[in-house]
Amino acid sequence: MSTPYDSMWEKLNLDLNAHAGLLQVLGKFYGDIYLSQSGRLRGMEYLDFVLSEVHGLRIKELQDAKAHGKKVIGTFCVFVPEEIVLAADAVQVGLCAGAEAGKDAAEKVLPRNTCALIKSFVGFKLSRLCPFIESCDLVVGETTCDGKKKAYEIFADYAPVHVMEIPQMKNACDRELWRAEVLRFKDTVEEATGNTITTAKLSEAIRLVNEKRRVLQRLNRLRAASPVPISGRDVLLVNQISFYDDPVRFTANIGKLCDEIEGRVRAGAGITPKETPRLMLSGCPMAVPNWKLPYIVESSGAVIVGEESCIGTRNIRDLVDESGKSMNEMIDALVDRYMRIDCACFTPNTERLEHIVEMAGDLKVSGVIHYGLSFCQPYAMEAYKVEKALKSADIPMLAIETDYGMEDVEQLKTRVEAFVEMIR
Ligand code: BJ8
Repeated sequence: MSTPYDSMWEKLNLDLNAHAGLLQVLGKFYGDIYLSQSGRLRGMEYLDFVLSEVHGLRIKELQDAKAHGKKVIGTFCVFVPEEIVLAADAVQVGLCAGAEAGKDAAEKVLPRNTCALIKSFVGFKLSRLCPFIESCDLVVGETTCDGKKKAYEIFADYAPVHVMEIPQMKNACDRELWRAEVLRFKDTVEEATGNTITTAKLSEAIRLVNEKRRVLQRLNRLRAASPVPISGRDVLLVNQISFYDDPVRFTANIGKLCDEIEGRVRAGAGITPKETPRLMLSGCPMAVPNWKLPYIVESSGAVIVGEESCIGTRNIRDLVDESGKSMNEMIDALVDRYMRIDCACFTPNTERLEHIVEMAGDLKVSGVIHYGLSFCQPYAMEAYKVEKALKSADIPMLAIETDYGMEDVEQLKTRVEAFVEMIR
């Protein structure tokens, strides 16, 4: 079936047949997992619309922006400072990497024992399936885990790539390295866009990205009510969309969603009964359209009230200090804020353990599910310490390792149901 976007996708050199197949599967998946929920908030209609137009209207907006001379910069990691990109009048899009569609192509160039997220972004590029990747003037990688770091070398054969070096520790010399990398990134973005980043532009961008984080913080506070006013699936979707929607429009719409949730909380209403076991997810990021585990959890008698992950609290917990006046002060504020990210790629990474225990306590969860993508060593190894930290706080944890395939859904459901029964 033809769509109004076919010629745009053709110009982007997508594999039209494979892409149509992907959209069909995505639509069906979304209907089953999202639209089938009862008691959904009206404000979620905006998210449904954005998702339904993920490869349509949003891509058209990117193409229009490009036609007006703007550059599009794609990222894979919350370490890339969006403030710098926005201050250079460019558009930043998070490249999702949450689908299995290009797996076969990816496995031709990557070892099979590579995590699904890496296979997904390489596969999307090699299979010409993602209009976001094809819209990018520059893709930014980072030296977080070994798999990503090496995969960007391959990716760079197919797209312009800039790789940021991320320190592995948090000593003074690591902060210096990171500061130099932020400045090098600023130079690259200025060169790619042809725009100079001024103090006024950077200050405005810092404020704008903080506003986005503030509204997501508000959403996280509201969802923690009892009974729970919004499903974990829906909040995950909001977080996923925050990476590629227009930031001003997104913030305004999530503000409205929060107003509606506030009303629901005031009325003492929820999407599940008050006694439903509350769970928190922790671990690897769940990129669009990776909704597998949240769906399993929420159809096993529990409700998710928090995600300790990059597509969750790790990306929004810390704001950038807005008091800086000079370029140096603002860069320092950015450097300090991004150095607080507690990705498992750091060693040691005790802040993450503290955050998890604190979050589990604040959210009053009965248990934590640690989510690891198969072959992700940093998070799989850290799961041991997470479990130990949670045990000392008397909070049970279930460790799950999986990929984007559906073969293990029944097996995972059995394990999750047993865990929910245990904590009930
Ligand atoms: S700051 S979590 S977004 S790196 S799942 S690719 S770690 S093998 S995604 Fe991440 Fe930035 Fe860290 Fe966040 Fe490697 Fe693990 Fe795969 Fe991963």
